[in-house]
Amino acid sequence: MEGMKVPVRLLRPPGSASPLHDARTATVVGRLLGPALAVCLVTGVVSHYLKHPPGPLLDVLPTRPVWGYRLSQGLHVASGTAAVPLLLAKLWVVYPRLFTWPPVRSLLHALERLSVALLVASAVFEVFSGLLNTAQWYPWPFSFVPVHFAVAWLLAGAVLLHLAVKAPVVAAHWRRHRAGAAPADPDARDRRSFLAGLGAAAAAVTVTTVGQSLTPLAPLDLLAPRHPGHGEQQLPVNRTAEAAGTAALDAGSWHLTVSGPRPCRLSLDQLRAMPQHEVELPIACVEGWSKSARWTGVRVADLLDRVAAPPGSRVRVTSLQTHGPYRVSELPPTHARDPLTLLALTLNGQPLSPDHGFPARIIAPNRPGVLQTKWVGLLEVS
Ligand SMILES: Nc1nc2c(c(=O)[nH]1)N[C@H]1C(S)=C(S)[C@@H](COP(=O)(O)O)O[C@H]1N2
Ligand SMILES: [Mo]
Repeated sequence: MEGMKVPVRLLRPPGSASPLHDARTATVVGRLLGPALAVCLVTGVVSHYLKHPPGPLLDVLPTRPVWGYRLSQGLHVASGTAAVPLLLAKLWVVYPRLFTWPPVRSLLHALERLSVALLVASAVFEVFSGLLNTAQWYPWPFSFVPVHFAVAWLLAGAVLLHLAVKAPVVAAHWRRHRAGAAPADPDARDRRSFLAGLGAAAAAVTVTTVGQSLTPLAPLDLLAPRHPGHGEQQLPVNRTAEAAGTAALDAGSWHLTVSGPRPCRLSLDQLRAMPQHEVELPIACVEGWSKSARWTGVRVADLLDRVAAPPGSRVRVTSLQTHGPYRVSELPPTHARDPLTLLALTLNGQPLSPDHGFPARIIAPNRPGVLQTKWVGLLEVS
C-alpha cells in the first residue's frame, strides 16, 4: 500500500498541510525558477538593445564575438522554455496560499496580496507570451515586443519585492537541515520525488528544444518550432519570398542603389565583378532558432568607399519587399565598416535562393536575424 501514499496526498484539499505545498518545496522550486527568470531578463535586455539601440548606443554596438547575439538569444529562449514547467510547479505548490480566507486581513496584508497578484500575473504573461512568440503565434491585440519588454520590468520588480518579503522564509528553508538539527523531515521522500519529476520535466523541454540553436543537439530538437536542418540551402527560412511579395524579382533588371556623396547604381553583374569575400556567420532569429552559414559577397565597407561615405556613417538598408515591419533596417557605424559585414550574394556555395533574399541580402556579425535584411534594393548613407 506504500505506493498509494503520494497520490492520496496530492489530492488533499487546499489549505491542508500537504508537504508539497509547504515553504521548503516553494523555496526549492524558487531556487530553480529565480535563476531561469534572471537569465531571461539579462538576455532579454541584451536582445532588446541590440534590436532597438537607443541613439547613443547605436554608435558603440560591438560586432564581436560574432556569435554573441546567437548565444544570448539561445539562452533567452532556453531559460524561458525551462521556466514553463518551473513556473507551473511553483504556482501549484503555493496555490493553497493564494486562496486563503479572509482574502484581506489588514492594509499591509492587502498590499502584500496585491504584490503577489502582480507577481503571478506578470510571470504568467512573460513566460507564456514568450513561448507563443517562439511559435510566431500572436493571439492578442497588442504588439508583442514593447509589451513583453515593459512587463519584464514589472516582473523583475515584483520578484525583488517578493524576495524581500519572503527573505526570512527563504532563509529558514534554504538548506535541508537547519543548524541545531530539527527532527527528521517525514515528508522528505515525497518532496524528493516531486522535485525529481520537476527537474526531469524542465530538462526534457529544454533538451528537446535547445537544438534549434545549439547545433550539436539538433538531432534532439523534437519540440521547437524550427529545426536548424530544415530549409533551403541548409538554413531555415523565416519569411518566404512569396510572403514578402519578392518572388518575381528579376536578376536582369534588379539594381542596387547606394546613396551618399557620390551615389551609384550597380547591377548584379557589377556587384559580382567587385572583390568577393567569404564569411562564416550565423542567422540568429529572435524567436530562438539559429544556424551558422557560409556567405560570400561584397563588403558593405567597399560599397561605402565607392560612394565616398564619411567615416562613422550609419547605413539604412531598404528591402524591395513592399510592406511588413522588417523591410528596413539600420547598420550602425561599427557594423557597416566591419570587414565581416557583407551584402551577400551566395549562401553555402550557391546563389541566394529567393527565400534567402535573392539577389542580395545583408549579413553582419553579432546581431539579431531580424536585422539581416533580405532582397536589398537600397543602401542609404547617413
Ligand atoms: N526584407 C526582409 N528581410 C528579412 C525578414 C523579412 O521579413 N523581410 N525577416 C528577417 C528575420 S526575422 C530573420 S530571422 C532572417 C532569416 O533569414 P533566412 O530566412 O534567410 O534564414 O531574415 C530577416 N530578413
Ligand atoms: Mo527572425
